[in-house]
Amino acid sequence: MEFNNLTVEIEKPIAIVTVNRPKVLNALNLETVGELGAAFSMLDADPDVRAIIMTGSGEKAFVAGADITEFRGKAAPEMIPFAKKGHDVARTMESMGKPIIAAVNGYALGGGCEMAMACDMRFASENAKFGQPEILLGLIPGMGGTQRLARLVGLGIARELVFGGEQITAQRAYEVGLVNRVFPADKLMEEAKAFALKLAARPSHALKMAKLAMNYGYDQSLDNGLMLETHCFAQCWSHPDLEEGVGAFIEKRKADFHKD
Ligand code: CO8
Repeated sequence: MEFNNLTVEIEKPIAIVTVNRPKVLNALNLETVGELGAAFSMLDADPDVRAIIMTGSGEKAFVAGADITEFRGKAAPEMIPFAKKGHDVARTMESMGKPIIAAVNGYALGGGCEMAMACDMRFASENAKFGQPEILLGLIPGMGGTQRLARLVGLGIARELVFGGEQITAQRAYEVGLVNRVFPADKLMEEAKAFALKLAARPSHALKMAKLAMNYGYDQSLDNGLMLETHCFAQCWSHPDLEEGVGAFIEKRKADFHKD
């Protein structure tokens, strides 16, 4: 598949999706949003890929938000499908069976912070900056920021960031739970790849069940979440990885997953 604004590198068993518009700090125009959806769907269907890293090209930015130049001259009704397109991509990322690590190598602002939040976890370089600066433009987050940020950091800090529009450092993002780990810039990709390889070595069916139970159960009542967990848990018995993992433990040997 050809992309104008992304590169997709497959280094079996992982893939790296890089937003590649460095002249505008990897800002997401609508074409790029569509390409991200297509790239993640393609990687979900690729049996050779078991974990994915999303990052931005250059040293300055992960993604500096939606491309602001596309906002001028639009009318409110046009922006509903616009926002929905972003939501669809984020939902594709959250509902696909493979883990996605955001390697945040600089600015993750607006739609960039929102894309990072749609990833399963966020690793950041020490120089990364996070924020939802939309308020400074007279708008609000439109790719899930008003919803996902509060789920990750709590409503109080989320309000502070969305109402105030200020950027925070990677260290502050770590302290409030927006970021999982922080690394020196020159170590970020190495660390992200090492963790992606670790995840790729895990039994992929069980990992998928864990991701779906957690991503779809989180917003449910405890009862509904536990019901979902029950079925995802039981589904593990439908895959040979279960017999291999349990057998390896009992026979005191290393499990050999991914024989297929
Ligand atoms: N859109 C378009 N162009 C951008 C963007 C952007 N978001 N960010 C940076 N650029 C461009 C600049 O215009 C500049 O272009 P040029 O060289 O032609 O002047 C180039 O990138 C380099 O940027 P700067 O010169 O500004 O670099 P600085 O180091 O001085 O500043 C900043 C870096 C702080 C990141 C600054 O560029 C900035 O504030 N950018 C805008 C950040 C922002 O407001 N992001 C939120 C956008 S709104 C949003 O994301 C809503 C999401 C809605 C989702 C919709 C679903 C599809």
